[in-house]
Amino acid sequence: MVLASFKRGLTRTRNRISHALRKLGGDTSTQVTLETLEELLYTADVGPLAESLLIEAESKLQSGDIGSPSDIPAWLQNSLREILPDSNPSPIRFAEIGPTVLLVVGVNGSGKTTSVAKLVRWLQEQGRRPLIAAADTFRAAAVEQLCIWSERLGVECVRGSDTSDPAAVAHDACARLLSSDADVLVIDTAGRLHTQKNLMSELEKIARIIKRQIPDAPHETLLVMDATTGQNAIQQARRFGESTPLSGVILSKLDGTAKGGAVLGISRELGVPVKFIGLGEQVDDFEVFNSEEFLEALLEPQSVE
Ligand SMILES: Nc1nc2c(ncn2[C@@H]2O[C@H](COP(=O)(O)OP(=O)(O)OP(=O)(O)O)[C@@H](O)[C@H]2O)c(=O)[nH]1
Ligand SMILES: [Mg+2]
Repeated sequence: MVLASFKRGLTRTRNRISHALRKLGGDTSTQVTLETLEELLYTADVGPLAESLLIEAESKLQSGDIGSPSDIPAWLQNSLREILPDSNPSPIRFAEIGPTVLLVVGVNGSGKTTSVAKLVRWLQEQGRRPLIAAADTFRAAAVEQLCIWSERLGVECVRGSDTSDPAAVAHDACARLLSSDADVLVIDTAGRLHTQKNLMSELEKIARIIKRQIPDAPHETLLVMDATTGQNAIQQARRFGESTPLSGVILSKLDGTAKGGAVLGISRELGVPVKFIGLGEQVDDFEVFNSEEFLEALLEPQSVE
């Protein structure tokens, strides 16, 4: 992960947190420290995790395990480090034999199509030969949007006719994957509201159809979550997880939010790792998620920017 771009992308979250951390490190009473800690955890949007951290901080201050309120920042860094799972050096599980299929899902506007383009760029950098499937057939413009990206990236995009069934596009794309020299298929899907049952059954159908040709596929089902929606995104994720087992999260739009702490809550509450993060609208605004570097970028003391 390129730490500099990561830090830039996280500027909003960092500014809030570092301001609160400076306050925390100051010479204040236990009461003020706990209030500041509470404010910090809620503004960073770490979710229910906030409450357990607060309770722990309070009891450790009382018992003397945390010597003084000014030790809170260091304690917090350690606690967060323990919560985030170690990052896997390879975020994608590639097929051991034969081609790999990656299914990208998520609600409307979460950043799926952009993330597919970013993922394709990342795969190319890994020396892979990706192929894209435009299985979002609910909107003609969605197919166009993806095909424009595919031209820019120099990869083939399998698309259906306007009336195609998304599963039919996925089927054609698998056939193309098996007959071409491409080795990874990335499937973009529609993002109608998660409350609509038909989207979920459509995703199940896509997964079933893929398996007919490539039995161990999809090798990854990646949920794109919009970081600016904070904790709401977790509800959505649960709904998706009910119909398709999720293997990872792509957290998009971390550049546009002060709620970057949502990553912490997501990893813990869903039990699904954050694998990539989106830090802007361009294909290069994308990084493999690394928990150590994330915390370093988030919590490192900084001067006012
Ligand atoms: N700032 C920022 N904007 C992003 C990021 N990822 C996506 N976007 C923007 O978010 C908007 C929606 O992105 P799309 O990729 O079209 O989202 P989608 O999930 O495919 O949307 P639907 O196909 O309508 O469901 C676009 O304007 C993107 O440029 C990101 O990481 N940062
Ligand atoms: Mg889309």
